[in-house]
Amino acid sequence: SSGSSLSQILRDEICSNSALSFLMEAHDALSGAIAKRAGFKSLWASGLSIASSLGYRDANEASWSQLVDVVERIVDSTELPVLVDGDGGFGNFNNARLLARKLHQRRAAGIALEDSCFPKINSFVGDRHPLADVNEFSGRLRAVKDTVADDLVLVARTEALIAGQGMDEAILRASAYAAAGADAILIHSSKTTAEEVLSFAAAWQHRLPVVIVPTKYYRTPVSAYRDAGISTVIWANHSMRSAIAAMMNVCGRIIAEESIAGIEPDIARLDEVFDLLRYDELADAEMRYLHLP
Ligand code: SPV
Ligand code: MG
Repeated sequence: SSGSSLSQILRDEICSNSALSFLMEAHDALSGAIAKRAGFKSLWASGLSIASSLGYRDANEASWSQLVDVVERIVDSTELPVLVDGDGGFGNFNNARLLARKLHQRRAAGIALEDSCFPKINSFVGDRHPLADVNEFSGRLRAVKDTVADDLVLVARTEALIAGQGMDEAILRASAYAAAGADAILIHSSKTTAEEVLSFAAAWQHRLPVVIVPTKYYRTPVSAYRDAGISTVIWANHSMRSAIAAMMNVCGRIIAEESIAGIEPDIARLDEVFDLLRYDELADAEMRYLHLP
């Protein structure tokens, strides 16, 4: 099916292809279409961005079924491989494997699961990030692997550095997750330099591909990641944050100016909206199918 081929494309990007890969955040089908138009080959369905667009906190306030519905729109509309942020899997092994099966049914290409406890809180919020027990979390990964096999790329994310548990704990956990069947390791860090993730990569020695999320250490050039042999970079929330900045600006100006005249040159033209969402295809289809009396 085309579902398994999207998964195969993502697997090649993350696991086979030695070039550095980039996943762009999408939180709905429109942001997915914009990323595709820009040239991104794969997407990150960000938990933070999807929650924000729904008006929820990134604290497992949105349900797994709401996540699956958003992912279905992104995949169906873009036909791009989507790595889905599955948080901790919404519970124990049973909830995690149910989520993975549903995401596979909606043609997601991969799932990232993090070793947090339910309910999680965004890694950059506050300082309480209790880690799941390493064996319990490994069970979640094994259950997912046994349910979806290789039809979904399984990215195991450790929050050991976020939780302040240190490099040894991060390596220990990544090793356990590799043994449990993960296809790649996502190492997350809240530091403002890449030092921590680069020392993880050096110690890890390519035992599985490494995925990073440089939201806080955004100044580091990607050449540093190429040199370190990192597999994949996730630009995790930048469409959502740019949308917030743009909408705040426009709403502020319209209310202050009591006019839309000034902002017209600064917003997308309607023909850009129609172009992004392929209104031309509908016109073509009408020519073929619509019998006009
Ligand atoms: C997300 O995009 O939801 C992520 C990345 O998980 S972060 O917000 O950095 O934790
Ligand atoms: Mg997340």
